[in-house]
Amino acid sequence: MNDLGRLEDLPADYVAALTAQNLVPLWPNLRGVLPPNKPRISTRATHWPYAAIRPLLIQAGELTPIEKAERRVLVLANPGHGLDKMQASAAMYLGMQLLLPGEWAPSHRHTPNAVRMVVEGEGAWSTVDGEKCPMLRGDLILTPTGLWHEHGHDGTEPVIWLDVLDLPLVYYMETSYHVNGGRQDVTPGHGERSYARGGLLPTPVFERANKAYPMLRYPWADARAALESLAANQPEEQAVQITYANPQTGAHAENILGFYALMLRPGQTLTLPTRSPAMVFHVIEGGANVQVTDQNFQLAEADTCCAPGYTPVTLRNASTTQAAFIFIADETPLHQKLGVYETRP
Ligand code: GTQ
Repeated sequence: MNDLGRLEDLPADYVAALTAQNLVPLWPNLRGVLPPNKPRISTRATHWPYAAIRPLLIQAGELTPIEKAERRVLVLANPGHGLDKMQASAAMYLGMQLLLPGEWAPSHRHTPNAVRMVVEGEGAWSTVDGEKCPMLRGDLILTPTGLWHEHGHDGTEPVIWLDVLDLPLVYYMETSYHVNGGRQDVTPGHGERSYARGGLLPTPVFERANKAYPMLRYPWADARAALESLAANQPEEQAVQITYANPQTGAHAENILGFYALMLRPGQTLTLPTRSPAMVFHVIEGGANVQVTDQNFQLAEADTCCAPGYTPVTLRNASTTQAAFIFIADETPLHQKLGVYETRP
């Protein structure tokens, strides 16, 4: 790779004249913005153990009332980007949110897409676009771009969930903002009941407006059953994985980030194909070892880690008796829409 001219090679008065006109010479910066063969990647493989997060989150509950916080969240920030950037990868934001019994996180809507993966506790709910979604452990609840959402808690123990948003991307695009609203009216009906069986679509006889997001809650009981059924039906299959999809269109559940659940059989080792999107792994049940090039994380239940794109990842379930269930978030829909999605040998 030939060396290109440096800024220091240019006369100082010439550089000053460029600067005065808001002009920059490309060639000293060309290799920086277009590095050879592989992008420059700030995202660092990072492990956030739940055992470390939980006590600090409970402490946040004592230190900061919900009225002062609006959303009581500890952000899982990637040190490779700088913690103040509050991003797990280029496009993904992760936060661990606490709601205490009786608390209410008021209704708002915003341009970034969000999902919640429920980690712990019972009795909380999210009302999204007028649909009141119970929050049970392992449930995935969507709050897609622009939809009103609020969280409440009628139970007796703390409820904690993992937020995944495309906030870093939407913020970088200069398109991130929110609007506050009042308590939503709850309308009857649950998307997951209308779409309770794969391949069978509700078919109204009389025309009515289609909802862009017809299913907002993906109960863990259903996702787990789907994985078990897939594993039993394809005992030879190397990878047992489902995608959280929009049941009406078959597309990814949201526009920017992809969401999946993966089952690792007892003792299974799975090397994922090397692909351009960064990934997030969160253990719903069991445990997993995650190897990202030379780094090795032992994930316990409720632990979360991330891996940069273009990087080989190997997952291992060390248990010889228990399957492991892993929630995955990645940037695949975004990369596909941008045309930059690729796999590497
Ligand atoms: O629950 O609506 O982690 O608006 C960050 C921003 C959660 C939420 C976050 C949010 C929310």
